[in-house]
Amino acid sequence: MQGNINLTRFIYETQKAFPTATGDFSAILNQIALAAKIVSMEVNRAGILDDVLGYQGETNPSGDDQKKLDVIADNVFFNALEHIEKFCIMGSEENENPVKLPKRYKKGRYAILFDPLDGSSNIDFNVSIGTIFSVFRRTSPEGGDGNLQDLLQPGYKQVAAGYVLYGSSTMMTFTTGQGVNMFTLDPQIGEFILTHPNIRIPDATRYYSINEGNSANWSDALRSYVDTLKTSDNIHGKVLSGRYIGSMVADVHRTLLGGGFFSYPADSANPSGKLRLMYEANPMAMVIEQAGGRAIYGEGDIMGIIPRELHQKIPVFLGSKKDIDALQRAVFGK
Ligand code: P6P
Repeated sequence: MQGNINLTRFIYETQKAFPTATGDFSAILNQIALAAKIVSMEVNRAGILDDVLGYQGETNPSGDDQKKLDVIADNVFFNALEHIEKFCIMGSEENENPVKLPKRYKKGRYAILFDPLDGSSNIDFNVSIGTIFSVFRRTSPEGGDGNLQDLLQPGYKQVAAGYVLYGSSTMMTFTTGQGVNMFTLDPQIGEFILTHPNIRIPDATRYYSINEGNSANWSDALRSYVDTLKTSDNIHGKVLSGRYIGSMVADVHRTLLGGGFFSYPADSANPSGKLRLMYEANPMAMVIEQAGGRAIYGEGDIMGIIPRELHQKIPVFLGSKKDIDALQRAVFGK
């Protein structure tokens, strides 16, 4: 592929390599890109239109205060995705229960989960925020409405996953199981252009990413491991810099491109951590592992977990294989 590859051309050209592809992914990814452009516009105007800043006055199923932009983003993604009749059921951070599609739409072969606007507590400070999505093939009989079991599948069964980062530029990163590709929105032509083909997470890094404000609540083993990163007595043989934005999409994006690891661990205050398995940990785990990295909850892999419920939380350690192997040995003895 030569020259400026836009998303539609990329999907078409990669899809040709898979004769069995039915064009489903093309429709799904193009609609996610459309929704991303709309949310990007809303996020970039938020400071101007005071009707989108501030709190909705509600809380989501995880108890987080809903920001108005959360709800706008949720509606934009649902509307963009329900029309293409590729899904039988949807799940989102902003909805307690799975969302069935309107009767007028044919029910498709896929189930999708998403966090429409992750990191939204940062909206008012103009810190980068993002959308995260995870796609499964349905397990229920084709044709009818999907159900909760179509969503509660282990992460290794995802057929696509990715994120949109609304930052100094809007970027869309995804995998369909054949590596990871990243696109940057050119706002002048309204197209996502392939800027980072076939990403591999680097072994070398300058960074580690964890909220050290919680360190008093960590296990002794985790605290000791992180302390070694502030000396040269670690696998990198040098002092690393802590980089923590507090917006998962931004922290994972930097880890994907800059190496090291990102973690939201369990601690004495949050015994299951804070991040949600189905629409934060699983999709980011697929992206990181497709880029050659690893994603664990502790003793085991995130994508091997059999889910119990839609909004369940899970500890997260993800990044370069070198970093995660060393951390898992030191902290979990595996
Ligand atoms: P803390 C944002 O609210 C979020 O869900 C993730 O995007 C982010 O990684 C985490 O919470 C930050 O949490 O407790 O460090 O502010």
